[in-house]
Formats: sequence, C-alpha cells, structure tokens
Amino acid sequence: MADATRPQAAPQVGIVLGSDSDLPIIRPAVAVLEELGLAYELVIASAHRTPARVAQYAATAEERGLEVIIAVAGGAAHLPGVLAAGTVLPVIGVPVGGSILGGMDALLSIAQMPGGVPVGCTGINNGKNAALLAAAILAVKYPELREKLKAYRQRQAEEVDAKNERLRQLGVESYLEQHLR
Ligand code: RP5
Repeated sequence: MADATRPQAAPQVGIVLGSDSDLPIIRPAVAVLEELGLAYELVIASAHRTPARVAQYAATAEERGLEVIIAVAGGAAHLPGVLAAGTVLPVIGVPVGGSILGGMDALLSIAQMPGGVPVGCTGINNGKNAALLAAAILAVKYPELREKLKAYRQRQAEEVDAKNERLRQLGVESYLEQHLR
C-alpha cells in the first residue's frame, strides 16, 4: 500500500508563490497539508521576474518526486500556466485578490488557459481549497490519505452541526448577540 507520509526531505506537494506578498494566501493551505501529514516545499519564483528558475522548477519537478504543484499568483497570473507548460504533473492555480481588479484578472488568467495545457483553478485567495484539492489528487494513489480526507470532512460536518445545535439552544437573538456584536 502506498504511504502518503514521507520525509520532509522528499516533498510531494510543491507550492510556488509568485511573490512573498502572496504568503498570507498560502497560510491556510500549509495548515491543511500539515494536518493531513503531507510533505511540501515552499518556493518563491516569478514567471516574469525569474522566468528561467520557474522553467527549471517545472522541468525538474517530476524527477525530484513532486506529485502535484500549487501555484499562487496575482495580476496577470501566468505562473500556474507556465509551470503547467513545463510538466505533466497536475498544477492547481490560486488567484490572488490583491490587485486593483480585486483578483478577477488573476482568476481569468488562470481559469482561461487555452486547450492543451490544463490548470486547475480555485476561488480567489482560496489557498485552503488548493491544498484540499491537492490532497484529493494524491488520495487516488494513497488509501491512507483518502481515509484522512474522509475524517476531515466528517470533522467539518460535525462542527457545522455543533454550531446549528448551539443556535437552536440559544435562540436566534442570543446567538446573534454572541456572534455578530
Ligand atoms: C504576481 O504579482 C505575484 O503573484 C503577486 O500576487 C503580484 C504582485 O507581486 P508584488 O509586486 O507584490 O511582488 O507576480
């Protein structure tokens, strides 16, 4: 049985940030990967400021043992597409919302990849879903990870149920008092 838990020296998930200003977006992703016990690496490499290094990263990703790449970029966000052009590993793009267009530019840049080189695309700033989607891709290969993902969903559902139960017990007015004011 394949084992999803590998030494940190051999990361399965590569996270590439177009800039250090994208760091806050990836914090929830890193939390998810750590919770699921997935080995990852984090690098800053820009498709327009350091194009050679991005090309090198994509070209060597597979031989270094990476299995999925998360690429975070804002503005004219070509980083995920450029990475995807250099590898057949799955690439998940996360559009960053900090631009004057609020991230719609990055969203469309990533989602509208022309046919032939696919890039997955999360919602704007949704690093958390990028990590969960990366885990779901890896879970096809690692049964143990699939079970962890099911447990994650179960915990999430229980948290919603607990909140609903608290709302029911307190009544709308008290609940709003505690949570909104
Ligand atoms: C993109 O440009 C980065 O991904 C970032 O979201 C955006 C702005 O970068 P900085 O000017 O903050 O470095 O390449």
